[in-house]
Amino acid sequence: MRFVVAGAVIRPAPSGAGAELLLAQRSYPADVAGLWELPGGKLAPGETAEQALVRELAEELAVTVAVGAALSEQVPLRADLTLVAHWARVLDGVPRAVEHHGLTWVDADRLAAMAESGVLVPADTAWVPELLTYLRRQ
Ligand code: 9L3
Ligand code: MG
Repeated sequence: MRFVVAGAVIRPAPSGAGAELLLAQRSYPADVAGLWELPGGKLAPGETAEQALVRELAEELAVTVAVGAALSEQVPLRADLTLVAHWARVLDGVPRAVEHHGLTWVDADRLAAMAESGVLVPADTAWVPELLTYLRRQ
């Protein structure tokens, strides 16, 4: 089994109430281009999920992140490929869309509205309930 790791990058909301999540708008492939995801990518041989996420978010967002626990859902992408996610926080840098069309920080209400309107990458919708719970409790 190969793994893809995505980052649930979170920060305190500027308003002080709740937290915000970083979403990235995919630029490829055509079937998901324009949809929003938790940024990340495939583990390289020998990498842990945590190591792969630090590398991927450095490549994709030009930031250094601290990686936390895994989210509870694992999403089968193909017979031999599973998508996992970890909580993460930016330690250094300001996220920049190096490979994506754009980036946005969303609060719980905005995430719920985006999920409802079908603009998230389908695989990532598995995490929405857990993400909403976290964003609202902070
Ligand atoms: N994928 C799905 N949701 C995500 C991520 C980061 C990736 N949040 C899927 C899209 C690709 C595969 O995993 O089919 C590999 O991702 P990438 O290396 O193209 O980002
Ligand atoms: Mg990627």
